[in-house]
Amino acid sequence: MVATAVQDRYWDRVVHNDGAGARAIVDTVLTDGTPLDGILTGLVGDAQRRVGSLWAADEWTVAREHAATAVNEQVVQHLRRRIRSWRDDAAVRAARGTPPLLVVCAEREWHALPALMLTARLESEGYAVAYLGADVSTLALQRAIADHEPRVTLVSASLSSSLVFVRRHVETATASGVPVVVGGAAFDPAGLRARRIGATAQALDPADVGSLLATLPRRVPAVPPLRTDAAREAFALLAAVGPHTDAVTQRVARRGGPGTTAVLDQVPHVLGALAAALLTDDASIVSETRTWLDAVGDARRCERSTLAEVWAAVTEQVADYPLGRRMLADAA
Ligand code: B12
Repeated sequence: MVATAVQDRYWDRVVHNDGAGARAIVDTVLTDGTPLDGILTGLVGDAQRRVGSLWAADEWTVAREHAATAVNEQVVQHLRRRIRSWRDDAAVRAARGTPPLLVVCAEREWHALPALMLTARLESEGYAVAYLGADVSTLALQRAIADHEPRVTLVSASLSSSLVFVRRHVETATASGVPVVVGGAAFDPAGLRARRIGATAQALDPADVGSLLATLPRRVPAVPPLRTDAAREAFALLAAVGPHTDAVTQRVARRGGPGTTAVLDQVPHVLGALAAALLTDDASIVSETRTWLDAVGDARRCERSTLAEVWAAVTEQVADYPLGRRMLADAA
């Protein structure tokens, strides 16, 4: 929907941290008649994926990644202002009805841009949206539900390690009777993970939310507690991520060498992903995380023996979690 030449010009502005230049390109393509969706996926999404590939290949630092993401965030906020200036809010509310939709990220989930893009898309369709952004705590969600009395809570998660926190949001929202729609890269297309954490529904594409809303119940019952052994292990493991990470780091850091620090920085995510695999009974999360960490290490010339040591140290830490240990062994 957006020409490659325009994508390249936009990317060039992102690379140079030129928010004003990026906004100017967006204004031009909007004037030329490009739909909002085309801009969100064709420009913002495309640039964001390029950012991700460069970080993964160790060509960009996290700082550069942050700076580029900030340009894209500015652009989406700019689009939201443009959308608000087009629409007649009173007419929109009458057509779509209140209450608003609540868009949040899982706790400790810093990938806010996908949720922001979802918000812009929903606002362009005329919905009133309360957007809370990254790292929304259980308490913040409770307060927002009390303040906004939303029609639905939409929870975004990009990290597999966020799934246990998404479950917390499902518990919090449904305790107030509010349906929960989940989405984002942390979820599988078939919806297995969403079902296992008790979400009311899953949507992967923001374009599907409108039709989904029509099918959702107005009120839902509170999800029953998860009392399986795997769930107990998942919550216990998550509560101990700090000490387990310290122990893995102590064991491996003395090896030194290229890439070791970068790999060790990912240990909290690795343990969180194992907790998510336990909670959702989805072993593919562990194998995906293993492949991913090995790729992070390889791109940073981390020695294979160091990576093996990281996995051995993680295995040592999960000795008291028999189901987790088995999942880890199966993925080796
Ligand atoms: C930018 C980025 C960051 C930034 C985020 C800043 C910000 N303000 O958003 C920073 C630097 C903070 C970051 C940190 C980390 N990141 Co990061 N990050 C990314 C990156 C490059 C882009 C994410 C993004 O914005 N994508 C753009 C949009 C378009 O993506 P999208 O998911 O397709 O979103 C659409 C749909 O999913 C949908 N959608 C999303 N949510 C919802 C919700 C609902 C209800 C609905 C209906 C739809 C919907 O709508 C969106 C718009 O169309 C991705 C790589 C990638 N290719 O995506 C990695 C990525 C997500 N990060 C990853 C990781 C591992 C991390 C870190 C753990 C390690 C690290 N890299 O430093 C930390 C963890 C931080 C934390 N606790 O959250 C992994 C996740 C792997 C996994 N499977 O869990 C990825 C995939 C990169 C990778 N391959 O290594 N990251």
